[in-house]
Amino acid sequence: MRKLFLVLLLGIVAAALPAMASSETTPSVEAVTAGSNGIYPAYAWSPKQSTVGVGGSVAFSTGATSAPHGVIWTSQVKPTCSSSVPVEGASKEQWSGSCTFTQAGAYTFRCAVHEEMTGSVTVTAAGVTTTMSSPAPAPTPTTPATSPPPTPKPIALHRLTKAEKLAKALKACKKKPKSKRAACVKHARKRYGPKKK
Ligand SMILES: [Cu+2]
Repeated sequence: MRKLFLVLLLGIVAAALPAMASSETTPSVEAVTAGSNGIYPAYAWSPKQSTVGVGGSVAFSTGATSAPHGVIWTSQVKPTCSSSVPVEGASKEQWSGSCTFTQAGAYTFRCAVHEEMTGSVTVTAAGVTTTMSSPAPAPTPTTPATSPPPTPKPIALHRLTKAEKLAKALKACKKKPKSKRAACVKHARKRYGPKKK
């Protein structure tokens, strides 16, 4: 009966695991109309900046716009995008896809058609949250920030000297019942005390 319960419990845990793994949200970046460029509409990526953990992906799409757009990665480090995302100068109307980021760093991109459509993706190392202060400069390729966070220095453990150990043991002996105290002290001295000649 107990075994059956365990098997059932394990089954529930196993079923819950994939759901937990996929609970990380995928940021979604889409093209939006943002004012006008004279007689032409001006476009932008929304949001302009997004953050994802290493191994995460970001969804890209043309959103509600009807113009052709494409994604050109301008940083040295580039993600792997699904075939539906026009990259490296290609552009297309009405598409959606996603890019996967396997390396931490600062990724920058712009639209293949509209130069003003710049954006960036910050990929953080697992378990590290970073806040972006200013938007990344768009046309110049930026080197990814690869410096890892400083590792905390290990705290040196204080090693007790023999004398300290003896003092500690003797103190403990004082708490013992009177009948056992003498034996305790003797034992402590034998263990930590100065060696007899
Ligand atoms: Cu565009």
